[in-house]
Amino acid sequence: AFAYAPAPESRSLVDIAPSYGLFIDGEFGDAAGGKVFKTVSPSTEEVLSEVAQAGAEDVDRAVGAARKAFEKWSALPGSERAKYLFRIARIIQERSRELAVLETLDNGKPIKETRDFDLPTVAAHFFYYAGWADKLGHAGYGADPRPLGVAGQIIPWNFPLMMLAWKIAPALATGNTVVLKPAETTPLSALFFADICRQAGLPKGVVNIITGDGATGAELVAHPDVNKIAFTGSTGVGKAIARQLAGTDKRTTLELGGKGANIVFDDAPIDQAVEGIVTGIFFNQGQVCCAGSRLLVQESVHDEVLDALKRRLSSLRIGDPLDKNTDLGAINSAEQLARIRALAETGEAEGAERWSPACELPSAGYWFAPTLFTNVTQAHTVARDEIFGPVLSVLTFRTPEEAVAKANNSQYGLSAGIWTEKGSRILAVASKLRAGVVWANTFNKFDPTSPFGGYKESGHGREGGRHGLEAYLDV
Ligand code: TXE
Repeated sequence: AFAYAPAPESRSLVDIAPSYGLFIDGEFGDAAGGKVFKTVSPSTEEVLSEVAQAGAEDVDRAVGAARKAFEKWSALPGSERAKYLFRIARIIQERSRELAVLETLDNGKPIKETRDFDLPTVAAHFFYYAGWADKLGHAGYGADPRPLGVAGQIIPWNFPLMMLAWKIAPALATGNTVVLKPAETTPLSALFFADICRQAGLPKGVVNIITGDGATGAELVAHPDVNKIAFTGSTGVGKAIARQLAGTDKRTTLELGGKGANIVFDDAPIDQAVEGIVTGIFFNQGQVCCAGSRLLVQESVHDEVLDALKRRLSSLRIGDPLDKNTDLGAINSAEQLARIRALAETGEAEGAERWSPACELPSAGYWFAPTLFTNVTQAHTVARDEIFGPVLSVLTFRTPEEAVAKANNSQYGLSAGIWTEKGSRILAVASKLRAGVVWANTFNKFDPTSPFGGYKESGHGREGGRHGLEAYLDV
């Protein structure tokens, strides 16, 4: 869909300022306490910028601005709110080269992904929810569903702009105002988005962006004038937020971890399945909540699939994420790299067999080679815990019943994939899987018209589609 191909020198396409303030009530400004933190490029460890660290006073000011803006914003006819959202969507498209490079620099993921996946998906979400803004009375929630008020939104670092779009687009379409906190390792694209809001003429205070860490997020959760918390992140923090909000009148949607099963039956077209396995776990270096991190392969084709998979992994290109030929970029942070390393070491210590293709990793930055674990049983830590890195655990099964039982044997229930020629088997297996999304003969496909969210400890509530409206409405 994109006619351009940024080269490594595309760094010059984006003009990153040496420092950024908080975006509150339509203006950028310093944090009250004057605190700042640095954001670095995970592929080079280059400091990209210094960003304001919001404290309680700033959170209060941002929530106050959102509350003030809510009155007028929620009273606008839906068709008027739609105009702003369409305008934002178009500006995102116009500025997508710049945003793709920025996202790649701050996050470490390949430009091929930010350019061809993240940015088009981000724009698509704004277009999609713009279309709903004047049709809420026809969404199946009665004639006059009401916005909740001020939404506090806390997002992770794996898809910074996409998570922002998933949160802000439906909130604004339904008449809510927003205080959004991006993750501390990837604050820049949200601040560029703030600039887009100004460019679109969005009324002041409708979107506020406060940068900071977990403490800033906790202040936002605790603020008495926030009506709803939408959180995407770790299961641990999600549970802490649920505990913190128990007994309050705040609504929540929690989108947490996963351990998706990618199930390959012996009648599947193997080459196509192998591509799907690779996309399932190596897309965004496996830092994807719905990653297909457990491969369940039917015993009779285990060797054939593994041989083809190893050949394919040996051809993946790892390195400079700004190079348009790169398949795997950097891990987002030193902390995340340490987590992945520790879990991979546990896998080895517990007796699973570890394999990686021969590859040279850059000396600066945070890197982890694509890794397979075979001889994995359900008791292994690498079969149970979310690794959130380019690490695939391979298990086998004999019958469809065994595949379903193994796939469902998880604390999580976010995603699953099925590879088979038989349409009837797709339907039979999918109906028994306890997962919010099931892909058939594809993986990691996202569409703004589809609801997304978890079963079990993967969280609750849905984002995307018509169901995504409900998360921001009193119906
Ligand atoms: O997540 P955190 P981390 C999983 C993945 C990863 C692990 C840890 O397994 O290895 O989580 O990642 C904010 N109150 N996922 O430590 O801490 C934080 O500032 C309010 C899966 O980065 O959950 C950031 O903005 N907010 C996941 C956001 O929460 C708090 C995506 C996520 O950070 C807070 C990311 C608090 N007490 C990690 N503490 C997915 N579902 O896609 C932190 N935050």
